[in-house]
Amino acid sequence: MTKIALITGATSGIGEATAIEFAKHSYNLIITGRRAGRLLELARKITEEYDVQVQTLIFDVRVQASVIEAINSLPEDWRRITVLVNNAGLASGLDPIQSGNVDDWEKMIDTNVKGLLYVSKSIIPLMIANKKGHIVNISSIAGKEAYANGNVYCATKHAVEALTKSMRIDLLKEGIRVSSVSPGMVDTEFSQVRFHGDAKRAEEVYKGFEPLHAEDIAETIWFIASRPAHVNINDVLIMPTAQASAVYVNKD
Ligand code: NDP
Ligand code: 8X3
Repeated sequence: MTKIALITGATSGIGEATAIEFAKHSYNLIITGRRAGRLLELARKITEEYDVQVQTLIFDVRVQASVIEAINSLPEDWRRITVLVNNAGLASGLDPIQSGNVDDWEKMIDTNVKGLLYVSKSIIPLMIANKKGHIVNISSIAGKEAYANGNVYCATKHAVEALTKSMRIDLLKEGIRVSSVSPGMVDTEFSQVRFHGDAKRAEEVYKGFEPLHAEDIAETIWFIASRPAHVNINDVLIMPTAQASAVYVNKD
């Protein structure tokens, strides 16, 4: 029976690369995000290249009613979700706590923490009914360390770490695997979003060293999801070779 992966935030970066990686391994896909055009284009590209089926769900993970409506709209045979990749997330701003913008804070908390919870709450009952499943949460080096001006983003990723551990305990008896991947710097649209569309500032972040590529994370997620049923990889902390911690980066 063909397996199904639901990947949130598949319109760019890590989510998009993960969708392609799972398609390569013959998974049917449910890809989600807010930008409908990009999702439809990715679905077209994947179905053209791989012998898999793709459903697109357009919703904002911050709005619980939209999450519920989207998941409820899935046809019956699309509800056997084998793998959920909770990837949708963002940083908004990079300011000291004393001058941080409350709208930025709320965006990060609502997306990275509440959004992950809303999606998980909708999918976990389906996995329980199916007596199996695997949830892979995308955390970050920011979930392990605090760094200057990272404050609220770091807090949300520390929350993802705590939720991953708690989920693993709560879902133990249900046979559902729970893992996380915690990347260092990955060259995606992440910094453009963090700097509110300032492409020049975003470009500077990845200059002078080779950052991770979205595909590196996608392959790691695939490795985690493709272990035998008795193996759970709890967490993978994955960094560019040129990055030793959140702040030590060996730049030219
Ligand atoms: P991108 O900005 O390239 O992708 C982010 C994805 O999240 C997009 O598909 C976006 O889709 C989706 N998303 C954001 N907000 C929402 C929302 N409210 N509702 C639905 N979807 C949303 O960044 P990355 O690929 O780098 O980020 C993916 C994850 O990886 C994030 O959780 C991020 O924190 C984490 N991460 C990134 C690192 C990096 O250095 N890049 C390092 C460590 C972790 P759309 O806008 O269409 O809704
Ligand atoms: C994204 C990586 O170092 O910008 O989570 O926080 S970092």
